[in-house]
Amino acid sequence: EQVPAFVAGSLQPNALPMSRKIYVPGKLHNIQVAMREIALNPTITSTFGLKEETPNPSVTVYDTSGPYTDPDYKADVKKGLPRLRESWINERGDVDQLAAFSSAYCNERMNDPKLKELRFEHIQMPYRAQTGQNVTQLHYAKKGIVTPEMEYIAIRENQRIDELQQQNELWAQHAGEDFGARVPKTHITPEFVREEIAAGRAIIPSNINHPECEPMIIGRNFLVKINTNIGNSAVSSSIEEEVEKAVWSCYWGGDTLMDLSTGKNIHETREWIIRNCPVPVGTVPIYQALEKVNGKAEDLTWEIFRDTLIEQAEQGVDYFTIHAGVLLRYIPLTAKRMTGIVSRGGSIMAKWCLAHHKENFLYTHFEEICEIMKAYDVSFSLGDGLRPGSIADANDAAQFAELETLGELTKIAWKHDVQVMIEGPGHVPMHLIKENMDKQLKECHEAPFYTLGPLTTDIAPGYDHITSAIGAAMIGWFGTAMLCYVTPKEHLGLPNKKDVKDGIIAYKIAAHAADLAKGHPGAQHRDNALSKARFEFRWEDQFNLSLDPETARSFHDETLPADGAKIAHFCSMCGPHFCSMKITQDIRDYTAEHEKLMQEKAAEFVDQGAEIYN
Ligand code: IRN
Ligand code: FE2
Repeated sequence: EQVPAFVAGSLQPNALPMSRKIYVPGKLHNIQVAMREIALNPTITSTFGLKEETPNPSVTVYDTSGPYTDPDYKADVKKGLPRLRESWINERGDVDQLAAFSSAYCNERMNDPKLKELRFEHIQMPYRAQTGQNVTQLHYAKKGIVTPEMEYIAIRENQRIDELQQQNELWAQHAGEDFGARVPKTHITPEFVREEIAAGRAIIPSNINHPECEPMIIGRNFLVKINTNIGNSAVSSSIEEEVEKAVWSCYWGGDTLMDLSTGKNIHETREWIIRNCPVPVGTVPIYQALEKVNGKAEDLTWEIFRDTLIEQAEQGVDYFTIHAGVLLRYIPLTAKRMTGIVSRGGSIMAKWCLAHHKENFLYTHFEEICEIMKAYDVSFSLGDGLRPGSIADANDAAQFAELETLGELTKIAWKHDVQVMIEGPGHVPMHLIKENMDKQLKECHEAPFYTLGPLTTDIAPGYDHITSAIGAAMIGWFGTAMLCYVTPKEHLGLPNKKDVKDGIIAYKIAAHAADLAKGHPGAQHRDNALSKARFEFRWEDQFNLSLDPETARSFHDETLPADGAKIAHFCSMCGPHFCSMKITQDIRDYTAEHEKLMQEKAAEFVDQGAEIYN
């Protein structure tokens, strides 16, 4: 095996068109919050719905791409990203840097000369909470402390909309209502972030050993987030490809990233990914534990699992999927299902339970798991090992029994001040989606929900990014905080870069649609700016404001490639004489020119007994 052959700067994608990296300073803490500013055509043009002409100010949007899109930053994959949070973590004075790793397996790999070529070169020794200390964001929040992470998030969620007051007033808001949520209507404050964390309604996945990570929040009173999954399997892909996919995922808008590697060199692959990843990284530790016992589930032990948890916590994994709700007594409930147990982690644990006829060791050792998590601030993503894998199995007894147990475990984690989110389905038809959200809020005490889709039908393999984005949009609107993407390759194979991008765009659409429906204060300004550009035939602005500028432009250019067409007041969909937007503009121009005459005519009609509707 070779060291990943990164050409200097090869990971550095160009910034999106007309986009510029900007940094907004904090007020409480010495922090710089990264955002993307999209410059628009500054020409003053007539304005949709407004009497007066206004300029087109640039639009600031949430940016997950990390330092890679900063032209002043020189990417070096072998060194990893700058350690943004390291000083924040040290200044709290509650951690120690260790002299050696705490995991036996990890130390073995570190000293194995055969692995030298594969290893990340600049490995730093891990941090851990000092004895008796708890370093979770939940712990600080409960003590009333607004951390730099919390302030970073407040500024980041706002996307500078507080500076857009004037436009927001000019443009009527049609903000919807989230079900029982309390999304602030103006902007998000650091104190609001703290309150939501303290209440357990939101989490900040932020392992002290992943200081490269830009803080983000998962909670239903914030922007809906999306997770992407990458990872090699026994049959395909290399470390190099995986790091490239990670950067690619962040570039298109993935808010968190799960490394689901199951092939060889899981440990080394993960190290490269974490050191180069500006968003939180999640894993399913039972996958690696299973590799350590050569794929034989019945050979798994608590000790092997425990060592794996510590190994990954010291590398910097920000959240762990842990399938502690798959209880022995629930397994028979899946016997008559159409598709049985479809969760990988769930099926591994079910197999172990049956082989030993014992209760799930993740459940019986749950408090010990909490002790480990709070020493590094790893968040729980309580796995839905019994989620339905088909429309026929949605909302059944097995699924809801597990959900109840996840609620019970949430309380235990909170007792330790460990942050928790809850994983959800899966495959669910539209009319059964709302029940999932209602039950989750009730059973899990409002801990954030994180769902896989759900897919709303089973009949479209090859298009499951669409079948699932429909369900994701609905459940996001109802209150799900993070949506786990599904790519077009779901059920068929390992996704390539194109599939990753298509999955992300489908999920950005679902998440943003939910943000609009919930009335997140940072949602509608981008729609308004894009619609205005569309109506005013500012084609370039329309492309640049879109989620995927390249595709928008290439579709337009397929039929009208000439530069002149970028200022034309029509496109090839309707042609020049049938463009409704152009005709509307003509009507408006006519009305403006003949305003006096029109008013006189109207008055005449009223005199003749007609009614005028405004
Ligand atoms: C999200 C919600 N429910 C499941 N997921 C994701 O599915 C989970 O976070 C992980 O990335 C992936 C595979 O999990 P299983 O199949 O091991 O449960
Ligand atoms: Fe599925």
